[in-house]
Amino acid sequence: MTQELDLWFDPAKCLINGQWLSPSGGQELPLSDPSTGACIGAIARGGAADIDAAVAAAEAALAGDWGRANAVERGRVLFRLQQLVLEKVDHLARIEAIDVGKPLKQARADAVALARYLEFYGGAADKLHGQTIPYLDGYTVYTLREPHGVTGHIVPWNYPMQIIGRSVGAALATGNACVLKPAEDACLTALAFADLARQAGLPDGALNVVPGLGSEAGAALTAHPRVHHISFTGSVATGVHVQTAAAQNVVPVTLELGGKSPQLVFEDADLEAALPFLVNAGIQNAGQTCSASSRILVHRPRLDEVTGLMAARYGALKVGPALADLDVGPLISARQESIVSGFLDRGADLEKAAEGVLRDVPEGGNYVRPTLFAGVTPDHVLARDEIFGPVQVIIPFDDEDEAIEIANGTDYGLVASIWTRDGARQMRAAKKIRSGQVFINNYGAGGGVELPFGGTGRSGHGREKGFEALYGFTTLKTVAAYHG
Ligand code: TXE
Repeated sequence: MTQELDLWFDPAKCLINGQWLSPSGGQELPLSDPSTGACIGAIARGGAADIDAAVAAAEAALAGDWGRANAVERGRVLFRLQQLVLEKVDHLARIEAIDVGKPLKQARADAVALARYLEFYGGAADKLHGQTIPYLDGYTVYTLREPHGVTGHIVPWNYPMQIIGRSVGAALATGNACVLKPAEDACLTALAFADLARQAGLPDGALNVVPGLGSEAGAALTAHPRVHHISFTGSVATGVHVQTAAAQNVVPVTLELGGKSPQLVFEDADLEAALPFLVNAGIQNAGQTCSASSRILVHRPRLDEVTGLMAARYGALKVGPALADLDVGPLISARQESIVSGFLDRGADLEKAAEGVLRDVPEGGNYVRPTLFAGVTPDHVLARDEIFGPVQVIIPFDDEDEAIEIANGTDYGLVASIWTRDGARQMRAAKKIRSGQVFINNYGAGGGVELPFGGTGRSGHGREKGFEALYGFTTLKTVAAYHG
């Protein structure tokens, strides 16, 4: 194991019922560093038996101290966990940077966001109320928000800390017990987080982590008959598997499946304000972001100007190893590199407006040059499919109706933004765009822990983040008392 990681736990183990356990099959998976391609250790290859043990531990926690903890106590555990995360922010950032290949400052922002999720959901735990409902004479009717029970969390490799914060944070705040299956490509901060939760006083079994392959541990978790809710972030294809498996047990799922998010730049846009958002939203985390803005729709009168300004930024982008902390790091895996390179090949017929610069990149790392294509038509494959790499296309439009039509013209609908000074146009476009979030004269609103997030169409369904997520992690009971 590389010294640089400085782990305080054994990554080849699962954390089940507060115990570090080798996977029951005794198998391991390689842990590789995306920046160099080198194998730097091993992680556990958990399977169905480990998932079963984790579910049993979660059930025991619900029957024990965790099930008895009231909302204030649950909130306080999350606050203590927040403090432990903050104390370890730099260490967690370093682990994530090496494991995921993220530039260090981006990994640090993720660790800070994780802490903020814990603060938000810790504070929300005792503020989730039922209602009283006026009803027939002689009745008192009220609703109770209750935890589902055992919740399954399948997390991808692109933002492990943030996704764990938003899903496990909300699930614990509402009194569920969690089984977390992190991605095989990046599971270290999930294990670190669960160990910190133990240190914060979270009872054994309330949060269990079983690393492993999606087809083994992941499939076992989604098909488990005693799991009562599944939260999944990942690809559309796997999301369909997850929803199909959960349907056999009639279990609710939250699916966050990525997108092809547009930014609409109208002729009256403040380009100076827009420019950093236009580019950063496409290249952050090497474009491996569900809410990446991969389509820039530009009103024709400003087309040359926007293309020129974005191209200048692209030309200055530096790509290198995570710990070099440049603008863009490597992609997560050789597989992801080949997916993104395949898209770049399919863009050979397009006008390449600019590319970033590779800076001292190790031979075996998974690097691609950030690439901006100009003058793209909305029907091109690069304008329709999720690429999940640092690639953006500029698509011209002539009027507002056409802009909306192009914006709504993919299978996805996760995030969109509108750049215009015209207030009426802001309101019209925000209503007409089919998307889970719409931003006006910004993109992403600084991360927005408080802001409900999720998609329409193939971007998925259900909402995470914000107070809204607490409804998803609870079930509503109506109590009707007749007292005459
Ligand atoms: O995703 P998967 P992959 C998109 C992105 C990327 C593509 C492939 O376009 O290029 O997906 O990435 C677990 N039952 N996104 O292959 O397979 C898996 O172990 C249960 C967008 O990594 O969806 C991992 O923990 N679980 C996305 C998680 O699912 C299964 C983030 C995600 O893996 C499973 C990541 C199964 N049968 C990729 N198979 C976003 N929305 O941000 C796999 N898994």
